[in-house]
Amino acid sequence: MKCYLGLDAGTQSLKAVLINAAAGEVVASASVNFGRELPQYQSPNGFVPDSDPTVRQADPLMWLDALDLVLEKLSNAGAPLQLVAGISGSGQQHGSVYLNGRFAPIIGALDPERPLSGQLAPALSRRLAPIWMDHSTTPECAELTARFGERLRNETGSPAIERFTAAQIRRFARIDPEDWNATAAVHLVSSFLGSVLCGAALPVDCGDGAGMNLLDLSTRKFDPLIAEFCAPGLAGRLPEVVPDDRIVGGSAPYFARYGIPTGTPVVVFSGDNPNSLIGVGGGRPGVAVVSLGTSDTFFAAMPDFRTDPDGCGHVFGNPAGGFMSLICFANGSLARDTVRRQCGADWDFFDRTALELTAPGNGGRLMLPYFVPECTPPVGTAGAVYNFDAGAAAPAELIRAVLESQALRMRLHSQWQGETFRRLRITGGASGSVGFRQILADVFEATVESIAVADSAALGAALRAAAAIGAATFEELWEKFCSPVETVAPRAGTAPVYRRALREFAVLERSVS
Ligand code: XUL
Repeated sequence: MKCYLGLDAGTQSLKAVLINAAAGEVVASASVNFGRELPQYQSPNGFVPDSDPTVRQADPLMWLDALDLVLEKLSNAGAPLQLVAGISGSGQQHGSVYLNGRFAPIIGALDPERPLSGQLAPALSRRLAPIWMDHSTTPECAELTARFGERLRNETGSPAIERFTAAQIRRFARIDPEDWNATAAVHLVSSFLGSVLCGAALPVDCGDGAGMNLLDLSTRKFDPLIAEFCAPGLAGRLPEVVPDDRIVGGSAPYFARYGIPTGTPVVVFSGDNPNSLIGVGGGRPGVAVVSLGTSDTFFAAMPDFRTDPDGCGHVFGNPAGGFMSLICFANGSLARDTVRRQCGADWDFFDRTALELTAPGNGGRLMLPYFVPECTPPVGTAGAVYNFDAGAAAPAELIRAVLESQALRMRLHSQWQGETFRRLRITGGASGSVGFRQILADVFEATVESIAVADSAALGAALRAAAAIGAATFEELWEKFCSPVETVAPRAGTAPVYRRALREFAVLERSVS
């Protein structure tokens, strides 16, 4: 039996999925929750709390401790890591890790007797890594826009975006030039972890690289002018960009301590969204993916390259070939959970009962669930907005309002792709909610399909490893691992209700952004 390992360093946890590609089976899986299992990093939600709410940074050493721990868990559980024939991985997109000249020699000689975090600590030129939730770079985005204008969107697939790496690097080089000068290499979360796994600095792929505002998607090379504008010498400190199916190295001897044979082929890591696209079987056009997590994301394989005129949607490389769209909504599960807690409701009431007590359309009640600053559309300050008196509303009405509004904004902001999606694949924590699935089906007038595996980014990484190494084609793998286990059809009669709600939602959104 040959196995393939997928790793995913997300916002709140690091997950691992081990698959038997031929049998179509998940052989083992494990996860490490940063807040709960690594309390020493004081990051209950995966980032270090900061007095400035626009700043969101995480400790890269926490991700390394999580990598050690997740592999230890797999190995202690008897997972057949000695049968791993290929590995790939996934990282939360946009986050960047800054490394000094010691990075390469340290990862090239990892001591199997000591944890990774202690060995890598001296290699960080910046103690904390800005992650995708960071919004501190509005001035840098304005400067990038003033200098490059439409070129950014046309070339990199997105206008200047706060959480994207270009603005983050520019801010770092400006406020901390000394540490910038000590930086020999900038990695994404994905390529940082991949590099440690291989014991050598690794490239990025076009899926994750496109989340930097630096990559020219037509040439698949970093734009040296944009790079130089962000920080002096940046072009020479960026990883190489390679195709998404490239085998970029072999696992380092360090990982033999968990049973992984030294030299096991490693396929270039990618971002969590491109990996999820593969992990839910959405790599070909026709089906859109709704991923309900800390952030909610909507993404789909794109038949051709086009960009969002409103600047909210993004274009990334699709690991199955071509491009993918992505629209990210920062107020995902946190918003749902905030409303649930405000209503004093348990999940069962939230997911089912509240929706049975209210009618589709909710009597016109809509809300903008901005409990944290939002990226789609960009709204810099937190504060939920209601078109009704929230204080006087029943808990069930508030719950329907948040769920319907979240579905409506996804439909509204995915229209630029010019496609009417008749199938949605749903994944992530809240995809278990029967009520939310029905609302999505009704709002999109589409069939909502669920698959059995929840950890779609880690699974996607494992499938990418298997496909790149030649175990099977994506189509064969999708059939085995990603066939829908449950579908929800739109209900008759709801379409006109939600078409009207969509128009009203667009008006409400425009009134505040
Ligand atoms: C996408 C985005 C998030 C992160 C974390 O642009 O910022 O989805 O990838 O999941």
